[in-house]
Amino acid sequence: MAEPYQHYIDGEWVSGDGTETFESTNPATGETLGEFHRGTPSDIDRAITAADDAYEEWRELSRIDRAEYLWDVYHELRERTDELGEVVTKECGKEISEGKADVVEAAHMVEWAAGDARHPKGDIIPSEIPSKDAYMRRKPRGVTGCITPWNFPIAIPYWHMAVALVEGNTVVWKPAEQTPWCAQIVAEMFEEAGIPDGVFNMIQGFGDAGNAIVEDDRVPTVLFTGSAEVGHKIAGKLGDESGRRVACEMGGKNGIVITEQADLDIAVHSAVMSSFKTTGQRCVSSERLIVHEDIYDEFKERFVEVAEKVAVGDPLEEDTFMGPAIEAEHVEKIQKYNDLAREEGVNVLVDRTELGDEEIPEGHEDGHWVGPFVYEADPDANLRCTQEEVFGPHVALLEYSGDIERAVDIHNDTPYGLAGAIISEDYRQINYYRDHAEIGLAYGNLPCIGAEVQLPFGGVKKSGNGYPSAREIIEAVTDRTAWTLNNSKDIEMAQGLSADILTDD
Ligand code: UN1
Repeated sequence: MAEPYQHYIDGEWVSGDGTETFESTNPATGETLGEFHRGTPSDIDRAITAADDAYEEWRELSRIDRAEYLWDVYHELRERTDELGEVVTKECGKEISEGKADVVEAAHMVEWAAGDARHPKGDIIPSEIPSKDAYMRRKPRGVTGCITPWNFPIAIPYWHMAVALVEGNTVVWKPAEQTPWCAQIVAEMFEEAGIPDGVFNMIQGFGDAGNAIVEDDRVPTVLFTGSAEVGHKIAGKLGDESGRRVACEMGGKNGIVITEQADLDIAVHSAVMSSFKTTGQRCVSSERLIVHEDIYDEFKERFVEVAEKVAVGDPLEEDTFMGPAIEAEHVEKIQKYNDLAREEGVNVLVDRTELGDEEIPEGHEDGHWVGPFVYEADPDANLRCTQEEVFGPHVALLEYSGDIERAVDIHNDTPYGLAGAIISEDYRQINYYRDHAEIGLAYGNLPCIGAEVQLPFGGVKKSGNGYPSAREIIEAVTDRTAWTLNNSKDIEMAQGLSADILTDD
């Protein structure tokens, strides 16, 4: 039998201190994809030591030289998009166009970070005193701990790591335990690019390994994308330690407002994409459709028709729309929320919680199958099912009457604030939504998924305290220095301070 895959620490493949291994399985078939060493807190300790040691030399390279390693990775991602897309699909179950999209998004992020290396960084700031030059300069912070989720197993690691590395930080990365094969490939790419030993480290494992990163005060910055439950714990811990920083991007209970002025083709298209792509397992997926009474019946009829027939099945087949859920426990969680909705008295419109035997493709009997669940609920009833994130194809239709202010009140009535959209042909309604929706990612006449990497990505309220992508991540992984240089032999102070004691007469 093949040896289990290893960790990548200090430029070497190592099995680590632990005795346990774990398997990656294909969520559509149950087939084992590979066996991996399970990292321990002492493996993390070793990786942090390596990253800390490597930092001194890495930070002295120019940004442009550091970015050269990422250009190699970029070309690899572009050349291998189809092959890697298939790996993503096999390991996390997203249908094949989404598997490839994950790799494309990773390439976009790496291109952004490497390209940014040649752009000006910092500001020239005027001084009161003509002989002084003042600047804002940026410095790296040191070891960056990255903890990433399974649902974008190639893209999100690069959101975290590409900018952190170009800015001169070193990295200790704990990928999601559900997608270690994708993580193995990402690590191989850095190795092939020849990144110096210790600059990039990857330790496979579970929460105990991730926690060891959070606990170690040699790691000044932690980037986390994942569940609100874990993210809030990390934020609470690091918030108490001065000098340490965490950028968390967590869940959402995202809404789409469909007004009486909506183009219904756009509305149905946007809602279907937002609710069912990735089987509802994006942090930006929509589980709340807030629809005006004038068009409610027509929208409902059209949305329900699609939800009833949307193809759930083998994610490697091109005409599949929804692949499986990631794991059996997650199917159970979705089922519990579907049951809860029923207990809370909603009116169920589509219930494909259990797929019929004839719907499950041959050879896929052990997959983690769950189909759309669509219901209508009273927006004022304060139900758990319309407030809590399910992370699945569980969708509430919330009918409203009245104006856009009312729709946006319903839209904002959740503890989360990540993504959302408005569908309307009326620019006043659109502008009102833009200015009052309490979210970080807002769209007009579009689905609320599919953000481009050069946008700040993140939310407000319970959805996060940071924007771990592109431009905004620079804030997390660097410190600013206000630098002032005096070009004169005299010391002149902007506020008129003088030191008379030093003058002779
Ligand atoms: C996530 O849902 O966890 O905006 C990330 C999107 C993707 C990223 C989603 N670019 O849908």
